[in-house]
Formats: sequence, structure tokens, C-alpha cells
Amino acid sequence: MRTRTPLLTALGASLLCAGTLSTPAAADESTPDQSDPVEVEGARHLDDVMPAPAETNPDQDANFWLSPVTQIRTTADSDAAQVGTYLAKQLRPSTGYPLPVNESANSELPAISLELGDDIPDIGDEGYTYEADHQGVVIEANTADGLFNGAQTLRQVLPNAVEADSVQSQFWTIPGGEIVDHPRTSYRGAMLDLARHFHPLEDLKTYIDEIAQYKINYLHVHLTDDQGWRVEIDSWPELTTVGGGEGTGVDGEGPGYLTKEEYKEFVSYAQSRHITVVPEIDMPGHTNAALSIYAELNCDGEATEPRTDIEVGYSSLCIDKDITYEFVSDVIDEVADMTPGPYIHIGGDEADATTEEDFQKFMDKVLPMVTENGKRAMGWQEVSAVDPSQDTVPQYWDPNGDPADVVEAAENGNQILMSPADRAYIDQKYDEDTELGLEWAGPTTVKESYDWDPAEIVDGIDEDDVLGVEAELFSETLRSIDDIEYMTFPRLAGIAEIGWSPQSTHDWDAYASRLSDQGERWEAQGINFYHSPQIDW
Ligand code: TNX
Repeated sequence: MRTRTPLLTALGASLLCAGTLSTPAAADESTPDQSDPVEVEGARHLDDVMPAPAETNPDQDANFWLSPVTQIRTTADSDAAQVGTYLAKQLRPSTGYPLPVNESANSELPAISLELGDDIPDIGDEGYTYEADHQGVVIEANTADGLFNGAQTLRQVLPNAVEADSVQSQFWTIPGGEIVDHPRTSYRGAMLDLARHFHPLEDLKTYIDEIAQYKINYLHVHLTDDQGWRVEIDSWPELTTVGGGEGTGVDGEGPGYLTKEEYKEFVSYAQSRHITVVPEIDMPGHTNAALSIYAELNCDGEATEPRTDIEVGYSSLCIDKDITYEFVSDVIDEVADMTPGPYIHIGGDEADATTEEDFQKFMDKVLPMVTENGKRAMGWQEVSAVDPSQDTVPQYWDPNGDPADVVEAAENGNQILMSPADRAYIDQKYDEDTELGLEWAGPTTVKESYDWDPAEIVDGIDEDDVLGVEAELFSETLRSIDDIEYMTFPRLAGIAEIGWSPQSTHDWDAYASRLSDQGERWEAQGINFYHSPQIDW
């Protein structure tokens, strides 16, 4: 392999700004000869992409180099232009190139083209095609979601230093060849627990940016629990003024809540990264925060003591009181109102303080409240015991529980969201020595969190029954974005790949080698990740 030394790309940029580089021929003086098949330091291959694409057809003789005159062009649609603008913002800081979006009428200039097509075969709603040669790179998709996924792939095939936040003087090779890519499952989620410790809007935005690069398309937020209540509800204001106040996080730390304005900003920021927010209001258990604030929600009319320990299974809304359903209906209405996505998660887990009969009674009343708001209910696997219809999406989580009800739900045609705790709970320690995290389903190494197949976890839940996968980050032990990142990376990348890539690409050794490359990207992005000894970083 020949390696070239960096040329004066910064000089090229300054010449361009001075207006002296106005033709593609002049631009070629500051970039490698596009027809010369040399390898450039840090150049990546189509097979390095994370998550692994469905099909790649590399052509090392057809590489393209970004240059100071590269344009970003999109089809006229404003959604496509937004993806173009997003991509330009990602690539400008490290390349130092202007990368104007839809500004030049000169179609001779080398370009990254983002094109929304019509009925492109084989890629569905979220897939895309990629084609790079000496002239440029063309990404096509049927929807803006697909284009956005293609843009993430483009980031991934650029050298790792493209993730730096200051200008790096080097070549920016885009590998030649073709990709035809589409996801294995339609739901690739991450869950963040804001209830045990609150995480402010700025951290949520950071997390959204970090997970979007792996084509995660749902962010489930666990907003309420025994300790605290983290989203403002106008009709029950003390839920947050008290339940989001000082001393409401585990061990008395990590208070806070999202105002309605902040929640809306959070949802729309996620949308701008093609991520749908799934809000969870956990009921009828995991409700001590509400029960300690509003005495009338208790059967005996007495408020419980606020609690910030991490016990579970001791609280329950009062099933036989009308006020309970006024409360739940108000909360669901207000949350649904500010949530554009299709799902409201109603929890339902570990309701050990509610009898089976009461649980059924409660869900019979509450599930229709979700559908009346035009939403679909999602619930932890316990809800499959009470709703055999196809309306509710059960989330499989408990490897120690009996999966019979979830299997029955699948037999009835429900698709199941898979988050087996011993694989996908990224709140579990990596090994016994990890300071953060819990251990009840772990420890879970990087290899264990990657090495599973959602269609093989439960007998009777097969490929067609799987809606997708989700990585759960409960935050009993997590205080800061640094803590969140440490537990998330590398494991989330593996779970994202399980949800996106065809099973035929599944291979630990190949994955481990691609993962070591991601480490360099995380360093450039300032992500605090766990340097697992299983990976040769
Ligand atoms: C189980 S997962 C829970 C949560 C805990 C988590 C900690 C689930 C449905 N319930 O209440 O936070 O374990 O890993």
C-alpha cells in the first residue's frame, strides 16, 4: 500500500474563498488525481461501516476525494435539503471545506448528491443506495429517513478523523463502489431512564447525536418511577414541582424534570435526527413518586413516604378508585398531545403490589385511553398477560420470567420488541470490577451484548415476530453524560447492528475489528467509552 502525505488542503480552501479556484480543473490541483487508485492514510472501506450494510460492492479503483470545491446537492424536497445541511455541518469542522448545500448551478463540480427517488426497489422506507466513483458520490432513498441513514454511512466511510471538531490536514477519501442497504428490523431503539436520575435537555441532545450515527431510530424515555416524575403535566402540577424537585434522584441526587417546552424541544431535536421519541409513564407499579405527592391516589387516602432507594415492586396506584383513572387519563392525554410518534409506553412491569385481577382491571381501562389518543400502547412483557389483542406491543425483557404470554402474543400476531436483560441491558456492569452499573442480569461483556439473535432468544418468537431491538439504560447508578456514555459505548453499537444488519453479516471477529475503528471515532467525538479488553483498540 502506498501512502501519500497530506497536501495543502487548507491552502486549497483559502484559494477557494479568495475566488481563485473557480473551475473543477483548478480544484484538481489541490486533491489527488481522482483516477489514481492509491490508498490514502486512514482511508476506510465499504465493509468497515457500522452497522454492517446489507450488500456492498467495493471498487478500490473508483475512490472519490472530497475537496475544497465539493458541493452537496439534493433533490428539491425540503426534507432532502435538511439532510444535506445536517451532513454539511458534520463534515465542515474537520475538513475545513465549505461544502455548500444546493448553492451552485454548476453541475460539473464534484458533488455528494442526496436524491429522493420514487419506489427504488429493495430498500424500503429506511434503506438507501450508495454509489461512489471519481465524479462524486450519489445516495438515493425513497424517504428522508433513508437519505439520513445513507448520510450516516457516508460519515462512516470517511477517515475517522472526520469526526474531529477542528480542521485536520489530510485527504478525505470516499471509497468507490456500491452499497444497497436496508434494515433487518424497523425498530432500533435505545432507552434512557430519566426517573432514577434526571438528565437535562442538553445531555439528551448529545445522546441523540451519538446514537443517530448507528441508525438508531427510536429513543424510549423512562419518565416516571418510584423516585421521581420527570415530565410536566399541567393538570397535576406537583408531579414535577415536588416529584422533580431536590432530593428526588436515587440517593437524593439527580433532581430535575422536563418542562413541556423542553419536552417538545427534545422531541423535535430527535426528529431532526430521524429519531422518534417513545415516552414511558410506568403504571400501575413504579408509581411511588405520584403516590407520595397526591394522597388521593392511594386506597387509604394517605400519601406514601417519598423514596429514593432502588427497591422495586412495592408501589401501586389504587385500582378501584375513579380518581386513579382521571389521573391516568389526564397524564396520557397531555403526553400524547405533545408526542408526534406512534407509541406511548405504559410500563406495566414488576407490578408485584397489584393483584393479577387488579392488573387486568387496570389495563382494561387504561389501554383504550392510549388508542383514543390515536397512539399504540407499548408495555413491558407483563402486559402481554392481559392484552392478547394485537394492539399492544410487548417488550420482552426478563430472561428469568416465563415467556409463555409473550409467545402467545406473538402467536396472535403481535410483533415483539426484544430487549433481553442479559444481552441488551446496557445498565449492567461489563465485569465485576466495573464501578457503574447493576448486576442482576449481568455482568454483560461487549461480546455478550453483540453475540445474540433476536429471533433465537425465545422459543416461539421468530424472525417475523420481531419488531426490533432496544438497548436499555436504567440510571440507578448513572449521574452524568460521562456515565451514560461509558455504559452505552461500545455496547449500543452492537445492539444497533443486531437490529439493522442481516444475520448473514454476524461475525464476532469481524465485528470486533470494526469496533476497534469506532474507538478512534469516539475519541474524536469526545465520547467517554469503555475500553473493553475484548477489543484490540
Ligand atoms: C428492571 S426492566 C426494571 C427496572 C430497573 C432495571 C434495572 C424493567 C421492566 N424493570 O425497574 O431499573 O431492572 O436494571
